[in-house]
Amino acid sequence: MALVQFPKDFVWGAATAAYQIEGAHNEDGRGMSIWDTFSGTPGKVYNGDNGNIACDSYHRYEEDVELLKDLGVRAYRFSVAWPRIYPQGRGEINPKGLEFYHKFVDRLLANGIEPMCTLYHWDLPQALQDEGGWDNRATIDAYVDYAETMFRSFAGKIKKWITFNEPWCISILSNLLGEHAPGYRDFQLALNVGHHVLVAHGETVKRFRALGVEGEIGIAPNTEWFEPYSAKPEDAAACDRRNAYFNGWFIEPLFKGEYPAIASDWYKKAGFEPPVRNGDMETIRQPIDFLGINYYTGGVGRKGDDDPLGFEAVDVGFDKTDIGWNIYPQGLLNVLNWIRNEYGGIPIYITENGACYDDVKAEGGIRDAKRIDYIKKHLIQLNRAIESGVNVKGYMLWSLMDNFEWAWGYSKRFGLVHVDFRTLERTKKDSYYWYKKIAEVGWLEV
Ligand code: IFM
Repeated sequence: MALVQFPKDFVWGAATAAYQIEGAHNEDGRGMSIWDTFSGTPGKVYNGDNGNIACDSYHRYEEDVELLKDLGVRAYRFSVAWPRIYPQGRGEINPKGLEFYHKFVDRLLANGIEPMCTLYHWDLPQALQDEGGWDNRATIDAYVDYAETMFRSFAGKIKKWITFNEPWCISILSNLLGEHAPGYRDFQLALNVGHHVLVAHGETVKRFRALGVEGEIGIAPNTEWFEPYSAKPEDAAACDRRNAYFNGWFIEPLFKGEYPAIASDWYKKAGFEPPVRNGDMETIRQPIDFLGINYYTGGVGRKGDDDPLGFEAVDVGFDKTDIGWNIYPQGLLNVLNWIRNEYGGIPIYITENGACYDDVKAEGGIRDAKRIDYIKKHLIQLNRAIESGVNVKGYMLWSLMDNFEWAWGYSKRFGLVHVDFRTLERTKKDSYYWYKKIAEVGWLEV
């Protein structure tokens, strides 16, 4: 038996997002978001599910903070619903929205839990989508003003801010693949959205510095890693393109002020380019205080002929979680090494990692040994990265509790805490007790 030991000051945490847990969709002046519209459109979300009630955390936040406190985590990553603060996206502030998050953040602080606040986890106010959404540069201004309102209102309370969760999902998954709100299938639109989101990120960092906000700011891109099936140069090149399309496109501009040529040349040949204006890339390259990394999966790939990227994934027999994603813990190490090698020693938080399993209810508890195994394997790779000098400061497990899993509705569970979506009863799973121990001692046995 060996011990995998994490640094003493390592921050153990858990994560959720507003639309996935809050519910109370039409209470206290909250405006409509694109996810209300999308989930209300037949055929978009499994089983016709929506976030109207979700985990009802809007009303049960005290119980949820109790769960966090008992779990023993030092930090909680949550997101703010923009349409609670600005029901129309801009203009009139809704004081009740701010009030809710103040009550909630105060509760976290009173229990010694550090709030890590994501400003945008996909619930764009519908009123802004009606004007073109992230395709429209005016949305950038509205977002930065919303961010400023949050910085001013929570000064001294929230000291870790994340501008955007998963720009790849905001742009590609939602505007090219059509799987998330607003559900379009248009590559140029996806490039526009991705670019405007990155500009909004940069403008927000500028505003944060100009206001002299106490605290740190970063962004949380999602990453995957593909390694080549063979030693053939064309397989390596195909994987480089796949990694650039998913990871580099949203990370390289933050540090180098340019899109990765391996992807942009490829897109250009197909007639697509991001709508870069003078000064945009400088704006995007604002120094950030930390980089959030979300990581779940990856795999093996090679040169393919049918795919626009000239890439094809090869199933080499990976085990999969119940959402069908390969379990590939070493990909996390590869992503972290790549970041260190390409972009230097930026402090990193793993802002999401976790596993989807249909839990087995048994006498006396919820047995989720597979989730424990998944997390354990990823923590080992994370530890290897730290031992190799990658500057990882903390780990926010996705997710504190089962919740609305977007297009999958309530059919997919990622939580440490089981939620019965009929009664809203919360039940701690085996993984909850296992993670509690890790958060307490800072090491695990392998
Ligand atoms: O539930 C999502 C989360 O909102 C964003 N990252 C991936 C998770 C699992 O799919």
